[in-house]
Amino acid sequence: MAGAGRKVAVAAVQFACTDVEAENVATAERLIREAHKKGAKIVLIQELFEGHYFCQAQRLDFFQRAKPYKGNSTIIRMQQLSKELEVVIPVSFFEEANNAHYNSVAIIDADGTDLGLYRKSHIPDGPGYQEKFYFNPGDTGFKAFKTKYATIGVGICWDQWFPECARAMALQGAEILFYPTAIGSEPQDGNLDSREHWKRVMQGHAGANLVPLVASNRIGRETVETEHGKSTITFYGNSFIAGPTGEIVKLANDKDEEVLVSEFDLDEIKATRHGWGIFRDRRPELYKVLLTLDGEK
Ligand code: PUT
Repeated sequence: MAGAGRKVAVAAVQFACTDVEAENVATAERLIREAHKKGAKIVLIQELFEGHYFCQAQRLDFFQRAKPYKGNSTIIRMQQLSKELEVVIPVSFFEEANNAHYNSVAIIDADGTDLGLYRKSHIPDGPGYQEKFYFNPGDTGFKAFKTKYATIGVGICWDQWFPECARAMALQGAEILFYPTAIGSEPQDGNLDSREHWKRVMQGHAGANLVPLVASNRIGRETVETEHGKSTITFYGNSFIAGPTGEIVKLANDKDEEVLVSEFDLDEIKATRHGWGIFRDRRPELYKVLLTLDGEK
């Protein structure tokens, strides 16, 4: 990492997935190249971008979409791209690990090195988002990865609703938080639109930890054949980049393919973070209740 005044441009891309892996990987590559042309050094692609969001259904055949981490062709292709463009790319994928399955992200550094894996910790389950059928709860714990341009933390989708995840990554030195996502309409309630809630929750993580935050979410209407007939979700995009006080500095709409790029001065933000005192004044000895489910000490 460079010295004082480290300026880093980060990007969020969003696109509509088809259900053809090669098409989606090609789209991701095209948008990463576009982000790179706009100066981005760390580029976030949406969650599980290789295909449709299959968790609308509980289907045995969808387990065939999982791939082992090592030798994963999409990760290898993104490693080649990282090296060529000198960009950092977190790569979200459906991981098969013997009899376990995870919703995972591999962090690829700017020289193509794979820095390791984060496995999604919080697994949602509800109409349209039946992830518990497929994914074991992640066992990696929350992590911070030292990349060429910044130390970054990556949470995956539902993790974004948990301030503990963001805090844990920030405590380990994450200077920017990233959240690949798949969220949209709720099949059980056509009047429920969570997009503003979704953004505000993450803006809070940025502000509470004084770090920029990047969220990438897919767009498009996806219909999946389930065991009870068809299910449809319209993904609302709204990918965004927030600054260190939680302010949204770039925001995509809910329909268009987009490449959002913003630059941050990480040393200036670090100075502000330290000056504001939120990490100085923490009282971890009073937070033991956070280790319980029911609030009992
Ligand atoms: N990606 C999970 C979203 C859940 C919304 N109910």
